[in-house]
Amino acid sequence: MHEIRVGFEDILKKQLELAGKNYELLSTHGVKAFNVMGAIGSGKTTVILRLAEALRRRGLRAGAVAGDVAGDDDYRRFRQAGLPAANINTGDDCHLDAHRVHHILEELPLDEIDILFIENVGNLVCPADFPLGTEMDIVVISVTEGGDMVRKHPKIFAQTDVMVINKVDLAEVVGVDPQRLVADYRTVNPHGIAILTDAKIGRGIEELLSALGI
Ligand SMILES: Nc1nc2c(ncn2[C@@H]2O[C@H](COP(=O)(O)OP(=O)(O)O)[C@@H](O)[C@H]2O)c(=O)[nH]1
Ligand SMILES: [Mg+2]
Ligand SMILES: [Zn+2]
Ligand SMILES: [Zn+2]
Repeated sequence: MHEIRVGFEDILKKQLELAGKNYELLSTHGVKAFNVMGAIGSGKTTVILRLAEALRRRGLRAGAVAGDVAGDDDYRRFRQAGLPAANINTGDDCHLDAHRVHHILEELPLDEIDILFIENVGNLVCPADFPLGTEMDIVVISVTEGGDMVRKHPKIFAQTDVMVINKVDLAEVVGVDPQRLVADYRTVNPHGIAILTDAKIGRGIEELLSALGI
């Protein structure tokens, strides 16, 4: 790892620089990357696995980075599904940053990957402040977190190109109206695209791919 001994503003500047370098490196290898942020347990990994299946059907190869505070559960799920994958444990940090991603990209066979999903740490707050050098940012929530998720975390939704509302199969059980979440999203992000999914059975995944421009 590089040594970064600078103040906070300098750190953010350095992160932005590294995000640019990540983007360049990914472009050089023809990789389109997506920063998949979202709530804990909302279905980030499941959605990525479904997207990877759909991409495979189209002859495109997906890879994944699993970002978690600890453990390799998601990394194993990606590997079991046959994806080239790498694992990042952030320890005390509750988000990924461009510096960590910069180093993990060195571990991936980028020439064998067309689309790279970088699963961020489950958290709707600070991941939005750290650009990773990806093509697009996605935020995944599910109805089970409650109907107020967008109103409570406006910043991440305002900054994110695509919002996924997952687990729509459970909407009635938990008494949350997905359309209300969509309306809240419109308020903070008039240009964002909202996609409803049931990742468990793959519903909404083709629409999501289209929203990602694939
Ligand atoms: N009912 C239902 N369960 C889901 C759906 N998507 C994911 N899950 C389940 O929710 C749990 C958390 O999913 P996971 O993908 O690990 O969430 P992550 O922590 O955001 O990566 C798992 O037990 C999944 O099987 C869905 O659309 N509907
Ligand atoms: Mg996960
Ligand atoms: Zn370094
Ligand atoms: Zn954080």
